[in-house]
Amino acid sequence: MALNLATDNKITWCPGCPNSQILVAFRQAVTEMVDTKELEIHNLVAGAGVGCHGKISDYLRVNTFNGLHGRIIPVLTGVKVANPKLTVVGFSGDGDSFSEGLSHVCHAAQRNSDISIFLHNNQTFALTTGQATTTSPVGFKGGTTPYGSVDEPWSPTLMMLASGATFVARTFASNIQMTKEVMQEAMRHKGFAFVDIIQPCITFFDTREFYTKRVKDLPKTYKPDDLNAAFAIAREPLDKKVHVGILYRTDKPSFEEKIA
Ligand SMILES: Cc1ncc(C[n+]2csc(CCOP(=O)(O)OP(=O)(O)O)c2C)c(N)n1
Repeated sequence: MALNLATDNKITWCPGCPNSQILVAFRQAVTEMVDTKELEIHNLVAGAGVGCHGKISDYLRVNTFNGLHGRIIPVLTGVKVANPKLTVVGFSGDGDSFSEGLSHVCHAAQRNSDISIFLHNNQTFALTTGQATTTSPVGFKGGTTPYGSVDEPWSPTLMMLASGATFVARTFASNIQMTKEVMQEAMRHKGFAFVDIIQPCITFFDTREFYTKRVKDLPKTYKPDDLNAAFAIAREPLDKKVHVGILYRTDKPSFEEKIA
């Protein structure tokens, strides 16, 4: 029987929201991996945080659940420790994991927990109508920063490299093919895999044009085994060009292997 990962739930994202592109990318990623027998669907666990991104769990016919806001990562780490056979993924927001629950994502990277985190990075707390998060740019105007944010934004890829993540990538949600392929590589990776998915919020922070102009594939000669090269890419200011692809990948024992 053909795999159907859709549910009967009505999609309540704003029409045109790039979260739908992330949903399609993930469904395709999983469908292909099940087809090639790389993955058994009952061995997949997909958790989600709280926010617009978190609704993805309603639209996936797989083992899913929502954590508390910012707390999905420790739960997923526990799931993987309890049953290392599972493929464990988490969907999180920049508010969820880089504001509310920051320490969890850093510690999971430090430990090299064998889970994949897909960050729906729209640079705002979208569900609560567009407040500044730690990834919002200087000048971002929202409910909590009516005169514009004065804080320099954090770079999730830079923070993940500094925290010890063994797989760090960035994609643009509108490139569904690349997001799908990078998600598959993340799920295949043994250890902590982090994918920063640029996901413009079309209602509260519409950056579609900004990123469409700046997103660029990593050069063909780029080698993701060079940590210094990855740091250099992650430190590039977003206002010029925004490189997408697998920035860094290395092989180290996972948390579950170390404690076994
Ligand atoms: C502990 C806690 N604090 C605040 C909230 C309110 N809240 C619900 S969704 C949300 C914003 C989520 O933003 P983000 O994680 O960036 O996800 P997005 O909606 O942008 O996808 C907030 C602040 C909450 N539910 N729990």
